[in-house]
Amino acid sequence: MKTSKQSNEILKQAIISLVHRTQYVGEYEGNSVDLTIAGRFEYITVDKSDYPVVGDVVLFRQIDETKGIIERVKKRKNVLRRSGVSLTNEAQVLASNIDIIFVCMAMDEDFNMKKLSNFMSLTYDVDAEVVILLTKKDVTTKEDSFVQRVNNVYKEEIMTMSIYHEADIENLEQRIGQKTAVFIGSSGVGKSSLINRLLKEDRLKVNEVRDSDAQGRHTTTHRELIHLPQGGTVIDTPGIRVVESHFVEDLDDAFEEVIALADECKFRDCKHENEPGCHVLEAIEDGILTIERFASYQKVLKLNRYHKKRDLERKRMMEKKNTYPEKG
Ligand SMILES: Nc1nc2c(ncn2[C@@H]2O[C@H](COP(=O)(O)OP(=O)(O)OP(=O)(O)O)[C@@H](O)[C@H]2O)c(=O)[nH]1
Ligand SMILES: [Mg+2]
Ligand SMILES: [Zn+2]
Repeated sequence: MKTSKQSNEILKQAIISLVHRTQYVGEYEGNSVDLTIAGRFEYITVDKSDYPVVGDVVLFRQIDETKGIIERVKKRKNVLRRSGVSLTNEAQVLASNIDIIFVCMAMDEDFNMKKLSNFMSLTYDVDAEVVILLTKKDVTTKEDSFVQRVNNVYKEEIMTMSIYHEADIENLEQRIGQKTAVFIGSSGVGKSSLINRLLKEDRLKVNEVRDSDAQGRHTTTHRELIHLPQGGTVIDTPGIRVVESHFVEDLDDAFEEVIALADECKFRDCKHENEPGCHVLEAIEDGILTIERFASYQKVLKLNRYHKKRDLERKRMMEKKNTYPEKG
């Protein structure tokens, strides 16, 4: 029986597993549904970042077995985002509701601390576990030295692995457990390959060409959420280029020990350059704090200042726009 309008309609709940422009795939009771956005949703949503992303739980109106219309995105636990590239660009939300972020980097000729730093900067204000996953262990004899270099800068957990070592796959499987994990990192580091190994089937497309010409081309083109047979959930992402970090609101967690040292400096505005009574410099001298770790902290501080300034400029620009409304 139909009563007034849609008042007694029951909305169903799905988790977004794939996004392709304005088309969404959701999972609802173990089945896939093709979802689009309700006109009403578009009408009331101003911020691009409020549109559904992979990992979101959405409420949708079912049209038939395989189709539905998204009415609402449920409140997110957290989001992984990348800063906009121009003054007007808002941050782009990559995925949501994440428990673990695996920042992947291969232990081969593409290993690059600067790139790692860019990817790490995406994780600083996400309330999730972070694991630095060093891949392609089988192609190097210098595993320890790679780990050491990373360890000098980051206090986060480090795992090393090869897709050809069963024990490594089992470790990763256990580390994920029943949680939701996202894999980020440059193209070609092996994100999709290791997800295939976790799935125990070649479901995701991986780069078949080993030759270096293939580099720079992305094999994975969409973010995709996949359930593992053993219970956990993983999100594969294309090897996006991360140029710079966005504003990190809460540095306290990411650089806890550096901040604690700086708090002890004699001068409150200590720049930790050559001031007397500088605890940071002392700690570096004593080998308690590595110079790389300190440099990384300074870099993030600098970026923060830059982004604060840019945000302010953006705000001013928007205000200006609003003060002089268009004619008509
Ligand atoms: N030797 C070795 N090769 C690996 C390993 N993991 C992945 N590869 C190879 O690295 C290449 C790239 O792997 P992909 O899984 O496509 O990399 P990806 O990170 O998903 O790349 P995008 O989808 O472009 O972001 C493939 O040729 C894989 O076979 C590993 O542990 N050892
Ligand atoms: Mg891939
Ligand atoms: Zn100091």
